[in-house]
Amino acid sequence: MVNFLIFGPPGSGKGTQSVRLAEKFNLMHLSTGDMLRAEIAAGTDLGKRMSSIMSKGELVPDEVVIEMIAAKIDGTKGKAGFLFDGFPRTVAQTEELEKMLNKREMKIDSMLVLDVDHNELVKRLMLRAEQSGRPDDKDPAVVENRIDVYKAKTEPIIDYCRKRGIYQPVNGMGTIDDIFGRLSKLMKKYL
Ligand code: B4P
Repeated sequence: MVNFLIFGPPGSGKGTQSVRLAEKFNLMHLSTGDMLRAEIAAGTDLGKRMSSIMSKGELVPDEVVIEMIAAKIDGTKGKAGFLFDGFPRTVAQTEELEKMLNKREMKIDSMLVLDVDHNELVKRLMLRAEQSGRPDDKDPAVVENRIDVYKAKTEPIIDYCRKRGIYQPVNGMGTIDDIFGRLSKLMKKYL
């Protein structure tokens, strides 16, 4: 199986592109953001506990998302690989993901990092706030906090992956179709 990380700040297009890429390449799309929002929508105890953290734009505890991902990895059959979207978000999550994959004779094959200007990120999230009503998109201060949290806690993963030779920057500016074309071209080399 071939495994990809799709990476970038909030609003960079990870979720948008992942849905299309997973369909094109028969990959299992795993978005921890979607999984957490499903817990909140279902009103589970976990969802209730995570909702206040997410609405402030903070990261939920590492062990919560690691457990979610482990369960999904073992339950997946008939796919060409995994497309991890919004996970890992800390170096600790990255180390755990590597361990999980290594145990199953897999690895992270490529990390695709969407590069998008700060003003464009804010613009996209503000626009989505009008359409989707996601609480973490509505408040500009929360959006800025999510970007700050990304820089402090998530961006260090880039160096970690660069050392492993799997870091692949991608221009994330332009139309959704343009960016999809760029990502598809890079991913095709592995599939
Ligand atoms: P996520 O669900 O991962 O959300 P996100 O970072 O906002 O990005 P998303 O993928 O949804 O948006 P996209 O850029 O595609 O995380 C939400 C929260 O969950 C986190 O803040 C955190 O609290 C928690 N969480 C999730 N995973 C976690 C983890 N592993 N550890 C700890 N906590 C975790 O799109 C944004 C908007 O831009 C959309 O409206 C889209 O239509 C638009 N857009 C995309 N591409 C565009 C383009 N090219 N042009 C114009 N608009 C575009």
